[in-house]
Parts: sequence; structure tokens; C-alpha cells
Amino acid sequence: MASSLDAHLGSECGDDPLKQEVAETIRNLCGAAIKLRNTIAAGGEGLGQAHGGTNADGDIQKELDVVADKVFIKAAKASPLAFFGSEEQESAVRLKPDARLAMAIDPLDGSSNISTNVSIGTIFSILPVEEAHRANPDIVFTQKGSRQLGAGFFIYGPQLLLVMSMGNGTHVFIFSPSFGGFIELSSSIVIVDKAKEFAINASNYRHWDQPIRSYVDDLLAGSEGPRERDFNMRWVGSLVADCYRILSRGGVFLYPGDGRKGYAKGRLRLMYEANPIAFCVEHAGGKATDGTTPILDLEPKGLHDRTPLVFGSKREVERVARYIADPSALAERSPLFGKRSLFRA
Ligand code: AFP
Repeated sequence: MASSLDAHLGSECGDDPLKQEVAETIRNLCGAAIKLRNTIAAGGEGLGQAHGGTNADGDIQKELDVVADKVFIKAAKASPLAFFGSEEQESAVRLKPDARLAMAIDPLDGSSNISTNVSIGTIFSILPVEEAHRANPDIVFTQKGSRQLGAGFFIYGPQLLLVMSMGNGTHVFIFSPSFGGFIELSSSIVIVDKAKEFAINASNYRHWDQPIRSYVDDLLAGSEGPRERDFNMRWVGSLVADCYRILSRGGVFLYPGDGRKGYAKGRLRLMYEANPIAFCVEHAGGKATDGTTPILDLEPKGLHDRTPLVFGSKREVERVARYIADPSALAERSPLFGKRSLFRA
């Protein structure tokens, strides 16, 4: 019999009071996610329509972005959190003055997919709060991803799933309406080491730097190129769905920086997209980098920082790093896919 999320959290926390606070926060997030799932399932006019405002990064907010932000801030207020930092708000919000945790959140990931009934999600990252952070709430969201105490994401798709890690494996839970809560679908998921699929928005090809173009060229060349095997491609456009597919069956995801105005560091946000995704991926035996440096080692400058993001099957992510970090090898890359190439499969 699969164990419930509650049972899992109980065994993961033991007698550790800080972990118990993380678990309490995750339970509250689950309640909010169930509410949001019901709102999405009910449909209704305008959930995918523009709300009329923009978020901290200037993106046009959809109605559901705003609803999700409200649902999750309510859950945050009920949790042992001192600070709440959301994609939808310019600055961190102060909550309980003496609490020991902070949360960064993307309340509604994949909002451009709302109106097409494609999976969307919520991504969260839970961080410790130190005394030095209390004077200036914005500093709490400059901690490295390696300091996360818990992280994960919900997927509002054909099923409501929670993928989460508290640093001891990455676990998947499914919402069961008949049970009235989340039950374990997969304990300690492990990403297969050999990628067969890649995910990238190929419409940006002309804007990429040469190493990313060369890497993708080699994937596309398939069995006739240096990789000597064929690759499949998938791009959902909702990070949560692309990540869950990679956790389930391997592969690699890339959102590199590119030459478009404002995209030097890509599109994805470090604190509430890349860090929690990297935490789940790394605790599932995969790897996540900004191309070369582990995401969890990056030094954030603020809540809304962007970062290039490459994650997935470990060997494939390391291969991407070789394309980026070793331009001399790239220059030697023969048009006939020289046998001694570093990039051969
Ligand atoms: P939205 O929430 O604005 O739709 O952005 C989704 C997202 O942040 C992430 O979930 C996707 O992986 C990525 O953007 C898709 O970006 P492109 O639209 O540039 O492919």
C-alpha cells in the first residue's frame, strides 16, 4: 500500500523541529494546490486572459497568475514563514517576524499554456532565515540554492502531482480525490543516465551562441552525426511538465542565454524556477547547471534574477558543459565528425 504524503513527511522529519516546519509548509502548499486545481478544472471565463497588470519582470499577468498568487500567499501566511517572495510581486513580503523559514514561489508556471489546456504548475523553494536577513527581507533571497531545506513543484495536468525533495531523494505524490490527499507514486525517483530526448525552444536557434548551436546540430544529425544515434525532441513550454518527463524517462532540458534583448541569461528565474528544479533533479541523481556551473552553487543577487538552465541526465548535462567550456575542442570538430572528437557519443 502506497504511503501518504503525511506518513512520508513524518518519517523524513523525525524529531527535527526545523524539518517539521518545512513539512508543515509543504502540507499547506498542498491544500492551496488542491484549491487551485479545482479552480482550473472548473474552467470559467477568462482564466487564461490578461489580467491587466504585469509582474516584476514585466510579463503580462494572466487572470490565473493573480488567482494563484492569492491562493499561495494565503497558504504562506498560515505557515511558519518569515518571508514570501513571489514571481508576481516586486519585493519580498514580510510574514511572521520570528519565523525561521522563507519561501520563493512561482505560483503559476507556464501561464501561456493556460488557455490551451496544457499542463501548468507551481514551483516552490524553502530557505532558512538567519538573524542577518531580518533587517532586509531582500537579502534572504540571495542565498545559494544549495541552502534550500525543501523544494518542489505541483503539476496541474491530467493528474495533480507533487514532486518534492527535502534533501533525501526526490519523491512524487499524486492527489487522490477519493483518499482526500496525496499518496506516494514514486519514492526516490532516479533519472536515467543516458538521454534519448532533448527539450529546447528551437525557434531561438539563430539567437544562440555557437556552442549551443553545435550541440543541437549534433543531436539533430542523429545516427548520421557524431552521436551515432537518434534523439527525439519534446518542448511543452511549461517547465514543470518538461522537468517531470525528464525525471520519469531521462533527457536534457536547455534554456540558454541568447542574443535577444533581455535574454542574455535566458528566460528562467533562479530563485523560484531554476533552484527548486535543480534541487529535485540533483536529488534524483541528475545534474543542473547554467551551462557550466552547478545551479545550486550560483550566488543570487536578488529575488528575480534570471539564469541559463541546463538539466537532466547527468552525462548529457556534462556533455553540454564540454561544448561550452572547451571552444578549442569545438574548433577542432571536423565537419565529418572526426573520430577523436570530444563530442562523440
Ligand atoms: P510563462 O509562465 O510565462 O508561460 O513561462 C513559462 C516558462 O517560464 C517555463 O515554464 C518554460 O519552460 C519557458 O517559460 C518557456 O519559454 P518560451 O516560451 O520562451 O519557450
